[in-house]
Amino acid sequence: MTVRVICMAKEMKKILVTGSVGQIGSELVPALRAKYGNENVIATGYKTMPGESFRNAGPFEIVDVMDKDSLRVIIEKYDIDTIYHLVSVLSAMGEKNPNLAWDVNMITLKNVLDLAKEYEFSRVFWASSIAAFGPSTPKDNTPQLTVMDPNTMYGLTKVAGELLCNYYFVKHGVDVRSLRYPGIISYKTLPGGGTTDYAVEIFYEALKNRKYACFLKEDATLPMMHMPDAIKATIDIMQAEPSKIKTRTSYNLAAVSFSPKEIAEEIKKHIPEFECTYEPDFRQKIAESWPKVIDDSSARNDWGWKHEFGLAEMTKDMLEKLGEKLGVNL
Ligand code: AKB
Repeated sequence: MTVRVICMAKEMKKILVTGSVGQIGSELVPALRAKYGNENVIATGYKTMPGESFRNAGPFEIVDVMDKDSLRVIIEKYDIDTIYHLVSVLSAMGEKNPNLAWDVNMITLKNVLDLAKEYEFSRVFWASSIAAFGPSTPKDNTPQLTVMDPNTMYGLTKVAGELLCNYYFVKHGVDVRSLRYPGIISYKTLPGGGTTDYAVEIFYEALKNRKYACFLKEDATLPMMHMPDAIKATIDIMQAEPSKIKTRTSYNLAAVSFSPKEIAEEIKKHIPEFECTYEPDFRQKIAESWPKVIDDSSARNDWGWKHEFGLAEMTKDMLEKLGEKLGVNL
């Protein structure tokens, strides 16, 4: 009888996702709900409200993660056991508002880790980024362990955050796992305030207007990934046995690297009249400080990471799905 009660209590433990209305959250939440059940995944947001179908699909709460007590209320209300912490001010927005980037990115992570320790969560996921690297980092095949000297406020928060995650793992036994996401390409929700956002905008403009003025130079190669791969990586790392997670700062994660010119040429294979021009702005400097190609062999060896989408597959999928969403034929 006692065993049964304990088992039932265990089954009722819930997953919480912060930043669930953002680019990654809006696709991670449905994937987690499909896997663990709608009622077991609590989506949270703060300033931006999700669409009706997202809100109605499962629990949604408005939470300011900067306020530890309001997060605590939701943790207790749902008996939360696992958090995917996705809230973040991205690179370009962070350069416009560095104080906001520092406060949001650092305070929310510290709150999540403190509560994970206090409530003995089984797992925490936190999103790091290729922005944790900087101008002195080797740009090709960037190793897992290397120089990290970011010169953006966003990048600074990612390095500090990675060290904080490792600290909570070593000192307090918090089972925290993290990925250094490259630029993520998706059609459901627009990214906001990033340097890699051009690789999403280009699809919207190619479909709607057959032309795009890119804010990076044509040869600004960066690591990128299609959303289905990013979701798979996030779920895979969280499902891995603790003994397989050997890096507690954050794992390099890669799929494909391309320049604006290369993606424009790939789009032209489907929309021959598409024209891309280049008008680099302040984001070019940010892009220049980041790696071009990431070595993610630690993730592949430790917990079996494997990507599916290359540039050609991702481009075809984006044009088909976004075309359908926008009602535009190729
Ligand atoms: C950004 O461009 O800021 C993000 C990132 C690479 O972390 N997409």
